[in-house]
Amino acid sequence: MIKTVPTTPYQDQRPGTSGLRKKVPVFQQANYVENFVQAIFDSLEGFAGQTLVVGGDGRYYNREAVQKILKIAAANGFGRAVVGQGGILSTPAVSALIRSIKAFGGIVLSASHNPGGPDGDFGIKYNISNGGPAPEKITEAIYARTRIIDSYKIIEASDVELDRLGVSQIGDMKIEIVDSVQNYQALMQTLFDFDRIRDAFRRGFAIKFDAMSAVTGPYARAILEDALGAAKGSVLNGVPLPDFGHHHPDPNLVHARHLYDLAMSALAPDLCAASDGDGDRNLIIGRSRFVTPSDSLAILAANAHLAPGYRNGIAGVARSMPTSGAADRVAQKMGIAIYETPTGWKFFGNLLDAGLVTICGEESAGTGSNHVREKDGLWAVLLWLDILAARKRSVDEIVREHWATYGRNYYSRHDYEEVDADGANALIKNLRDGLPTLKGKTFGGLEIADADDFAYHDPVDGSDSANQGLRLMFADGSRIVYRLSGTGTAGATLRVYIERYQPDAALQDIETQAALSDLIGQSRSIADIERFTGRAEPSVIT
Ligand code: VG1
Ligand code: CO
Repeated sequence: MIKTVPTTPYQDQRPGTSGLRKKVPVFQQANYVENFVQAIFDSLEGFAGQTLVVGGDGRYYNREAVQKILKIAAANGFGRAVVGQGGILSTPAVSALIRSIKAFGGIVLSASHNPGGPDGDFGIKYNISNGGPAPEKITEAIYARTRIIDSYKIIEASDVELDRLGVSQIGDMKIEIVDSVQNYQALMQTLFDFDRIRDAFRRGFAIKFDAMSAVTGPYARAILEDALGAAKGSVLNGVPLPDFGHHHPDPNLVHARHLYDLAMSALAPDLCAASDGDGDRNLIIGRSRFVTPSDSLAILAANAHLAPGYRNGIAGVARSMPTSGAADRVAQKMGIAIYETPTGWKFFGNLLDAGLVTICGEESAGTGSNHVREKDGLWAVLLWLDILAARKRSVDEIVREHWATYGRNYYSRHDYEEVDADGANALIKNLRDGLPTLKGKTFGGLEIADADDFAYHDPVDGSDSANQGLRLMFADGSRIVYRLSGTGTAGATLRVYIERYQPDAALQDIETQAALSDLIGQSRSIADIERFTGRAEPSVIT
């Protein structure tokens, strides 16, 4: 029953920062999904009879894609597919499942924080046997294959019943539909002191967790409300919807503004938190205290030993290059290693596998640890909860105390979204060409001590990744970084990351944009942002 179907290649199937992401209608083109999935399998070896994990964040086209993937996987010789019920698995849950059942790999269906629906975004990502996103070597091989592919293999069968738990079969491949939450929840129970957190909720600790009508709803309800006893209704928007209720499931101060407003109000619970479309990002806001993701990484690293899963301490910390240096100061003080990697979780995998680091993070609201090989939104919320329960202090107190000890890294990211791609590329080229001349120059009293295009040498596998972002490093330790997004699906998005270190406790309570205002002005004029993009102001500030 295996059918070989002739096809013609698409030239635009290059995976970006986190898999192949495009608008839904692009994926709906004839054989678009089939080509890409076959190209994945064509780029792998040794999976005959092995297990593949399949699941996604439930967005529009999730079910259709799962059906195609299962039929193609069976035709290519996988022995077993393990699928989340209804085709639903959060990104960290896929990672956990691959690891715990020792699967060969997995396919994650998501476009993360981007909107879903018939006109929204969709995405396909391949994860390897360590549970993490495939490294560049594999994603580039997949891309090369997509450009010349001329056929794919598929089994003609009726659709698999995705909603009922149990075992079925396509061709010679066994299909197991499993509970989406169970395996992930069991892992969380090994890392955190559930009794201690339960006790905190019993004594009145209040949380609001916004699942943003995306994948974390079932996970948050099962773990926060059912297992830990948070008040019913603590989880908002807990039912995953194919279009996320027309919202943008990005847990930042723009798209989760209502949480920020709640946290700043008289009715503020102790903790407001949220996650993104596929469950790997987190937002943490205490009563009247927003925690920047870069600070959150540093604070979690400094306090992780309070949670049972990390009681023996952490081996090292890794952060993506644009992430602030707050975590570096913690690592220095603890006498452990700190690694600086390009943007995207795939660069952390080798460091985690080699045991060089335990905790990783990105400024884009992603934090995680060696428990899986993806960033993990609920994990971050649970670690915060465990630390808050152990220390019996408020988020605000913990943040202030952290700054007093380590200094504060004022930090903000300015995004110029969906600008003209030619203009954005020209801006980067112009700035890159000018880097050598910027060194030693002074702008508004700020001297540029160094300027470069970030390149990463992986200490584990020796691979090199160049052109990972333009860095202006100022003499006083401040920094401006420019890079183009690798996850967008329309035009280009310019990201500008701005940072200033302030060791003086008396100067640590300035509003972030005000504390950075001179650097922000320079970030616009040095790169001539308005001339190249036509935008005088960013569209999103986080
Ligand atoms: C963005 C973030 C990056 C993150 C990536 C995937 O990439 O900046 O830190 O790893 O999204 O996150 P880019 O190339 O658009 O800047 V998710 O939550 O989409 O899996
Ligand atoms: Co995500």
